[in-house]
Amino acid sequence: MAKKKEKKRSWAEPFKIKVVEPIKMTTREHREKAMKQAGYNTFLLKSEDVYIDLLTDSGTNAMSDRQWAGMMLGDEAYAGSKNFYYLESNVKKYYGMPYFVPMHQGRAAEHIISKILIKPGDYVAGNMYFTTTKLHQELAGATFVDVIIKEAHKPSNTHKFKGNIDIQKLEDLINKVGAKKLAYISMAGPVNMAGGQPFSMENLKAVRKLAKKYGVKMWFDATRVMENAYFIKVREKGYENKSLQVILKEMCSYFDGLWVSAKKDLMVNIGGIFATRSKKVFDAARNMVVVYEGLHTYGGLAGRDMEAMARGMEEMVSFDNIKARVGQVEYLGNRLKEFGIPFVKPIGGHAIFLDAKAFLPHIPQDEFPAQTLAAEIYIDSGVRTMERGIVSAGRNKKTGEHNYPKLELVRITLPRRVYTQAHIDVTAESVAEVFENRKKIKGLKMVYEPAYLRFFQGRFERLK
Ligand code: P61
Repeated sequence: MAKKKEKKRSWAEPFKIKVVEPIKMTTREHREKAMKQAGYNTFLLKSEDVYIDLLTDSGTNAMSDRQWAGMMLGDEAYAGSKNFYYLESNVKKYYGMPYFVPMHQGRAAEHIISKILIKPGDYVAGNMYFTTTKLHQELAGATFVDVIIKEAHKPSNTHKFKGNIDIQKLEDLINKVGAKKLAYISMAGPVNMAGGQPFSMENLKAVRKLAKKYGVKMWFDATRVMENAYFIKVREKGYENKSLQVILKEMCSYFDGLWVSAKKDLMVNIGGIFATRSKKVFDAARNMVVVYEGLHTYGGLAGRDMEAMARGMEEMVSFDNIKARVGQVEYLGNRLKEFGIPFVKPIGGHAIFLDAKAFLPHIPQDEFPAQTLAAEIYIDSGVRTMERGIVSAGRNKKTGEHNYPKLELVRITLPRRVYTQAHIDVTAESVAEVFENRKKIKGLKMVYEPAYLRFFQGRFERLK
């Protein structure tokens, strides 16, 4: 019997556009010049020279009308703003943490938690590194050890939970350095540098069990936790009928504390969260925040920013919202697949990560293939992306040599609720065009290197 053809039913975003911001189209000649002036570093481009800005999803989101309306309700009192109390109650409700300190963004919280928990000579174990997280851990005197599963370092491996921790590796580390020297386990979900890859609840529970056995603390970089929660719901047995809000609460319940760059999940332009269930750590953080950020009821934020965060938190747990967000990333991935372009699989939560080693195999890693590719995509179309390879990995703090990460990637990141499917098509076609002409592309040399987080301000020249 002939099989009945299934009818295709498309999905669309659960919102419509109310305000628009015009963007500038430029010529290739203009972009060649702009890229050269920016030292072949997309972070150094002027935003007005960018057509479609896929550098990051951090603080680049479109707020809802409800969030904008909330901005008018900002209580800008120096102390005890009512927006703070509303935000605090939502942190309890959604993340399940009793103690909260506002921060102006994620790295402020990373700074403070590193200073509180790390003693010089300690270790921190994590599921792959993140640039700012690792830097703050190192500045506080720790050595960072990556204990992510090996599959995470292979772009074509399709493991469903590439953000998982390798339990054996973690236990070996504890046995080697001693539990007392492990300041904490620093777990991010999903893992940004691995391609937006989630960890499973099963893995999280196993990490918790081990941490409990040795009395080691667990801290959570919950910056894009909603994407991780979404992947648990759609990929992990037993969670398909649970709401994202319930999954989020369960995830957080295994940690001693967490930090969030609110510029992602919460769909705001600025903000951060520090939250814990330890009164002792809370007291220390609340005291430090007045030194580095501002009073403990605003932490470097305006009242209106805290209101937008509290409202964004209520929107972030919506299944339709996150489905559309991840769906847009999947759409871009599927378009790139049609052109045979190599990128990290499975498709992650916030971005597509092009595999620059496979894209430009003729460029050795110390001629910066991912940096080169990001510059070429910009020159082709004005689409701005980000290097996530050898430049981002920095230098070994002991030897001073480049770190040579296995992953040499270009991140094409989608801000939330900002671009349309047509923008995604233009992006995919531009990457395809660069791919077609890839053999002619030459690498770069670094001509200026700042001491910290060199990828932000480093400058390059084209090799002849
Ligand atoms: C980003 F090129 N992310 O992905 P802050 N944890 C995690 C993040 O993704 C994160 C922070 C902590 C950015 C901005 C950025 O190497 C870079 O609010 C998982 O940015 O301070 C930030 O939060 C820090 C871009 C940060 C970078 C560092 O685009």
